[in-house]
Amino acid sequence: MELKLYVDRISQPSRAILIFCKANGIEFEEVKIELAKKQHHSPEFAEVNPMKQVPAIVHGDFKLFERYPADVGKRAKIHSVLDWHHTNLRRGSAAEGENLMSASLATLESFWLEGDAPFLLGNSKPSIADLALVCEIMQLEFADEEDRERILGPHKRILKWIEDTKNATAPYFDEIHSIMVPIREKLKELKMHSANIIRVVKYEGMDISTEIPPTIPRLMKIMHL
Ligand SMILES: N[C@@H](CCC(=O)N[C@@H](CS)C(=O)NCC(=O)O)C(=O)O
Repeated sequence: MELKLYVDRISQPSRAILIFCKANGIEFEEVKIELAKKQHHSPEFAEVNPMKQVPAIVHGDFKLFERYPADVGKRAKIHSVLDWHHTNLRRGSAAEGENLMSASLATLESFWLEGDAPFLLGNSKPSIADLALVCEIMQLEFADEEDRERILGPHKRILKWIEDTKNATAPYFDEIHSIMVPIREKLKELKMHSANIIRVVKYEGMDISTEIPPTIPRLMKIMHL
């Protein structure tokens, strides 16, 4: 019975679950739900995830639409990281901007990544918690280099952890994140050519400026694009 992942690679939790499955040799079928085309609002997808969000997982008649670790023993600790993620870092990257993002990065560095272990919770290998948080931070790739450097540059421990997570999940991390490159280039181009960016962005023929998930326009605003 095949595991189906309903994802859009533009979505950071989708990328986390894709890398997790690939890095763990878990076979799955990738079902693309394009947020830009509002496919997550289709009646078929509502059957999969009534919350109408990606990622979602289906295995036979088992449906799951939040990310949970398979290992029950580690679940509680991983949940505490993921809860912190949703109430801090994720709000910083999506809704409430640079100040919250910077405060969250400071806490991540001084508290969650404290100690000698390379990964969260004292682990020697990355868990879904590392992937969830690193994929969230990777959303900063949509920002200008200057802005990214200002926000992330002071956090050397975080930069090392991102590199360690990339290396530990190679080649899947870069493969899954390659979707960001053309979009970043478009955003850069746009910033150079237009003050009124929200109207003109085209990516593969679609107007990503108005159609993309809410995170990106907010990010563009946060990053002064
Ligand atoms: N708590 C969920 C969050 C899922 C989520 O926020 N998905 C976004 C994409 S990153 C989405 O589907 N947005 C579409 C919408 O809300 O309309 C998780 O971590 O898996």
